[in-house]
Amino acid sequence: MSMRPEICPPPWIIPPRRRDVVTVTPWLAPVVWDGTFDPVLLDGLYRPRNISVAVTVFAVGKYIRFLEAFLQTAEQHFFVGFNVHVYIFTDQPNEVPRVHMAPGRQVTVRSVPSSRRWQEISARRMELIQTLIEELRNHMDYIFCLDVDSQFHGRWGTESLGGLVGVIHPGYYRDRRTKFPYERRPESRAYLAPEDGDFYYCGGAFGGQLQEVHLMAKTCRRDFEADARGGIEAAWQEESHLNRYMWIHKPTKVLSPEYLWQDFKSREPEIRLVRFSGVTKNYAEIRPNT
Ligand code: UD2
Repeated sequence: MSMRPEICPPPWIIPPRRRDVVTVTPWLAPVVWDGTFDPVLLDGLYRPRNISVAVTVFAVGKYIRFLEAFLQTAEQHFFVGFNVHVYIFTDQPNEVPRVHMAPGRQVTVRSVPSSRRWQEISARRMELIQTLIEELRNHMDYIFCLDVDSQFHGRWGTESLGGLVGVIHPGYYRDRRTKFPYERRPESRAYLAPEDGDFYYCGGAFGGQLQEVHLMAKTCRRDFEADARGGIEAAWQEESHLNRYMWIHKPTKVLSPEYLWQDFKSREPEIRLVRFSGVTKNYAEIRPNT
């Protein structure tokens, strides 16, 4: 049977060349994999708009040691040629390494208290992201919130922009959703039932337009604090609340695990390119508590 001419793709529109992975969600959000986008075309669309991208990164306690490689590799791969403003939250502002940055790119250091519990550092990120966005409104267009113990290895650019952007967690993308480590206790505000959930999203990388990320950070913070008043901490702190939020408020763009891989994991055939990856670390040595 021949295709009706009006629905034939015109020859200059090349459909995604990936058949081995999901490239669109049931709610019609793109899932970004290598081979599904044209980077030159996308950069050409965004460049005349002179967009600016904020980044938050937390480096508290011994995690300060990861900052230099994070910043250096961001210069090589993250929104190269665009305006980027990295906000570093640390308890050791004097130890922040000096990294040469290209024109249009800068760093701001913010002091935060140290903590005796890694869970607290992780969980407080939503509160600080919320308040930062309240300050930045009208100054930046997009924001990405990233784990510091990670490095860029490949392009992360305009293909990742969207309203609300989630990254599929590298540890669970091949699993059935009943295996996802969502918060399963109904008394937590991060609760998801066994039949709920689309993907398991990372707490270590997320972003989007300022107002969208602001709403998510505010909601996750509010729910985390309400849980704390009720004496409960979700299984994976803010990551659990983020997963609940993204189940209800679907991301408008989903990034594949290319956008947050883990160095200790062997590469799977569908991962043609690792763009950003968590370094292998000894938790017992690096965290303030076990
Ligand atoms: C996972 C998540 C992370 C977070 C955490 C649970 C991924 C791949 N990683 O990472 O985002 O959800 O589980 O809460 O999604 N930090 C400090 N100092 C500390 C401890 C943490 O600055 O002493 C900051 C730092 O920016 C770090 C982040 O918190 O990158 C996450 O902590 P983690 O790296 O210990 O968590 P991890 O790798 O298990």
